Amino acid sequence: VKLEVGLRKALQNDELYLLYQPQIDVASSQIVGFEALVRWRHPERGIISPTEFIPLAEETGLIVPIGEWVLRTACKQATGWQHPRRRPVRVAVNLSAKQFKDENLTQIVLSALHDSGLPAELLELELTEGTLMDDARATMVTLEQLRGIGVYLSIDDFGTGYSSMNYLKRFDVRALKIDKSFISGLPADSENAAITRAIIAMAHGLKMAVVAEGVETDAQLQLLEQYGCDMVQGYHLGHPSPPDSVQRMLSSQP
Ligand code: G
Ligand code: G
Ligand code: MN
Ligand code: NA
Repeated sequence: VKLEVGLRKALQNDELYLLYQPQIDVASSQIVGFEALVRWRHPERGIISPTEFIPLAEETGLIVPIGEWVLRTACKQATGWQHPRRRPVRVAVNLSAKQFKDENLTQIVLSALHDSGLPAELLELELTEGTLMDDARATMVTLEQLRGIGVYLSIDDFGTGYSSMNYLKRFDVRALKIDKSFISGLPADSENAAITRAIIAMAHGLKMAVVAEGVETDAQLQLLEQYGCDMVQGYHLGHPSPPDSVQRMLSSQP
């Protein structure tokens, strides 16, 4: 209860902030985007992880205003990353199931894009399989609206939920993000290696791009490159970092 009271005030007291983790294109080694990851600087308890407060935010409905703040902040920051002589840089935002079900979602997305000036295709929205499979009819309507806006849609934590292949085809999203639990045992774990290869083959067959998450070693990166994985994200490529290091990473790219 106490944490809930604090979370209600966290937004107005400016206690939330975003870190950004780079996503790298395997073929060119260039940064193609950053995933926004929220943190809470609690006045007494210090930094609180989203694994602790996002579930609370979902239960209390606070995820809707918090999610809107994340979206607006990420879009504004990403607008500042663009440079006429460099390749465009996407920003990826995690959407929770409650946000996806919010009837105002498309309006909020449009407004965040409009107010920031960020082109729609540079905003990536990460949805989980659970969010998508929950109510297939409503999901299709919302997905259609988001696709109409032109945002880049991806499925996060892929492989940990229950998406039927039939729905996967119909969702028509741009990318799958292979969950880090499949990547962590590579290259030694031959079963997870087989799963990783199969996900990449399936995604490419459906004309989707693949992002491997939780890449922590060069051996993992080499294997993923060999498998034809399109993009990688993880501590080996870069930790979640504050906005000023994002600017440094971008300007130090060849
Ligand atoms: O950054 P970290 O590994 O601590 O994130 C833990 C979990 O919190 C991940 O599942 C991540 O998707 C989730 N998360 C991080 N930021 C956000 C956010 O802005 N919104 C939502 N809904 N989830 C987030
Ligand atoms: O659920 P989602 O994929 O959005 O969560 C991403 C989470 O993974 C964040 O909490 C982020 O801090 C964490 N993360 C990012 N890179 C790595 C990594 O290389 N290894 C591990 N173990 N966690 C990572
Ligand atoms: Mn994510
Ligand atoms: Na994930």
